[in-house]
Amino acid sequence: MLRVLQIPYEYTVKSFVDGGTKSPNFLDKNPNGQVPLLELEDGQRLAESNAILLYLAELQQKEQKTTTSGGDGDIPFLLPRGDAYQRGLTYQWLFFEQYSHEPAVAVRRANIVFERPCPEDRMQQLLEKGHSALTVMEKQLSQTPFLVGNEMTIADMALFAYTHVAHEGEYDMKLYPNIEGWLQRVR
Ligand SMILES: N[C@@H](CCC(=O)N[C@@H](CS)C(=O)NCC(=O)O)C(=O)O
Repeated sequence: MLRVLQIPYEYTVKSFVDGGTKSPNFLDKNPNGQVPLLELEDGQRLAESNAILLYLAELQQKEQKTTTSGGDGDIPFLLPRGDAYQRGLTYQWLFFEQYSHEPAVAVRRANIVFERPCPEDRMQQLLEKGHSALTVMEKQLSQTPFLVGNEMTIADMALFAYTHVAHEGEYDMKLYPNIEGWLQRVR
């Protein structure tokens, strides 16, 4: 999001694999011990990926840096501006990401990629829950090019994150042709 909005930033890796997210220094910054964490120049901090996306999307609107005109180099507003219902739909997908998608797709993928031990029946549950979430996305994306309609929003950014690596969690993405097309558009 920072790169898309052309906001200069420094990126620091804190790995949960080697305990970096649970170090006393990091816990001082985010007591919840998780990445991502956004640190602003004035020292203020913000955790939770979707809170960060919303904050930056509001910043984009406040600073009016970009326009929706679609000209070269323009970036559409990533949080719908005029229409409260469209904004509501954006929030709907952000909450869906946190409750229905990430806890299955990201967790199953992490168990496989980072070789975390997990009982087989739990892995099966994660597979089924993840497929349910992907099916919901597939249905929407068979109707509209982006999750909230014709324009890309932060809902697409939030859900791109773990959907584009869902195959690493052994989700068969061939089942979801509309998601595949959407991944290309968001990319
Ligand atoms: N709800 C949070 C979840 C963040 C999260 O799960 N972060 C993981 C890595 S993807 C983490 O930092 N885990 C370290 C830990 O729990 O120790 C968000 O969307 O930002």
